[in-house]
Amino acid sequence: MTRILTMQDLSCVGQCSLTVALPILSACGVEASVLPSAVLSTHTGGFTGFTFRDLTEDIPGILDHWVSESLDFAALYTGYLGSQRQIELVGEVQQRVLQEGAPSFIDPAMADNGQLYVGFDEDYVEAMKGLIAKADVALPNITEACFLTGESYHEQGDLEWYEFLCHQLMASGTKCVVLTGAAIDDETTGVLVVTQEGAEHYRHRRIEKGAHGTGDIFASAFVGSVMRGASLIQAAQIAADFTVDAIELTNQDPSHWYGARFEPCLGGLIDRVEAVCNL
Ligand code: PXL
Repeated sequence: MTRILTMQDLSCVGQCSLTVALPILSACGVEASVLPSAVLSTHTGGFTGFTFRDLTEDIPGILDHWVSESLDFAALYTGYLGSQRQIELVGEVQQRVLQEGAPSFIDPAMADNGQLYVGFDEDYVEAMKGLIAKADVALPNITEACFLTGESYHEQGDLEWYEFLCHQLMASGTKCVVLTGAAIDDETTGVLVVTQEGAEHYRHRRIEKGAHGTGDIFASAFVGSVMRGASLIQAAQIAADFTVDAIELTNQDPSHWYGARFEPCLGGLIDRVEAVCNL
């Protein structure tokens, strides 16, 4: 089995980051180890008064221990990171515990709907630009791509504009960009995968009322599928279809406001991964 490392926070309640990444990566058939960046009582989107314990201080010691045990990883997947210092520490993770040639999947996980998440500022964006430049695969939504490139945000553009955003990111050093929310008409939305070889767009159903944490659901299913051998566009399709299923299910229960009910959709994810990837 492929062992990968995911570095993001543990929000105790709220269906995002590690509580989403672990079950989804497991469903994909990938062994996931964790480097928790912070522990929060809930996520920051809609709850107030949440606790936040920054685990930055623990990270160097954890890395030292892994090195002393000769533990290493076939890929790194980062999501929400609690501080600029943690963004800097990702470089250390890459140098010290990744196998030769192991890819880094970087989800900037800092903004949505035209706005930065609570607690993030321009300095954080600057630090994230440096990390994105070192990504093998960056997974921004449109808002994040705009913050990272300095382009002004508008929710819907055309393929030319989406490709331009991706190429701007690639000019900074990012090898591939997987841009979510790339809608080209009012009825659908899509994922744009841009590599040095070209661009492919996967158009899928658009559900007006989104849900919190869907970026994490998409990124986790995408990383899991790629690590099982799916191509980038196959992984984008698998992850997008799974995410849409979860949002649709969530919308059947209006009282479920803080996240997306992805759990009943895991069986469908497993089927999709198995259809594309060999056991
Ligand atoms: O889903 C992204 C995310 C992850 N972790 C925390 C968050 C958010 C989004 O708001 O607050 C703590």
